[in-house]
Amino acid sequence: MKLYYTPGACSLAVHIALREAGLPFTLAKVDLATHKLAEPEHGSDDFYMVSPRGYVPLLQLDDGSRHTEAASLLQYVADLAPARALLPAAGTRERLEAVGWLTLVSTELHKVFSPWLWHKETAESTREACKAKVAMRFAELDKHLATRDFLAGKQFTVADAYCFAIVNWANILHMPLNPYPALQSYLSRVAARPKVQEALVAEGLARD
Ligand SMILES: N[C@@H](CCC(=O)N[C@@H](CS)C(=O)NCC(=O)O)C(=O)O
Repeated sequence: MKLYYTPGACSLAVHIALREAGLPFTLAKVDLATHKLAEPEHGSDDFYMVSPRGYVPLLQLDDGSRHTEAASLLQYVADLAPARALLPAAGTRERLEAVGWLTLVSTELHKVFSPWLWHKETAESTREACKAKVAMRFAELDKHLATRDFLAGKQFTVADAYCFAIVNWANILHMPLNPYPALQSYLSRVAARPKVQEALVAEGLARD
């Protein structure tokens, strides 16, 4: 498999999941400011040639097919490595719970942060409304994580890989996390995982 990614973008979630799953993969870096590939492929560095949607994460399977959408890629990766228990078994209440968190991260956090809080064109009033919504979600996560190690309980799942990648954007956007001590401890707990460190180092976001 090949993962098209941009350092620190939502693709970090899939990158972490691939490492946690112990699956073989290669990385292809994309500059999202220009939609150019760091390494041209077939004579072109135009990322739109790879992904007409122009966004990461994009996972190319060994059969050459290409797939986007972080939430579905994360479930796919988890299902490829059942022994790693990156999601509970399909059809269980635990699976419902974990995929519920995954979906919440996708729809209530990821898609409020991005594109609204990333684009300088966003009006200040919209920015403030988005920040208030994100703060509500952070408060809920903080309360939830005060009594659990991970979103779905004791076990790290791909929902945590996604949550980690997205909530960390608060630091870049200067949104204080200190009102949420349990959420902060959780981020440190996830960051301390060896596979998460490997992903951060590979993306140039942490030192070896
Ligand atoms: N619907 C996609 C959205 C992915 C997305 O928002 N990717 C951002 C980076 S975090 C991106 O590549 N933005 C560049 C663009 O849309 O041109 C998903 O859920 O995976």
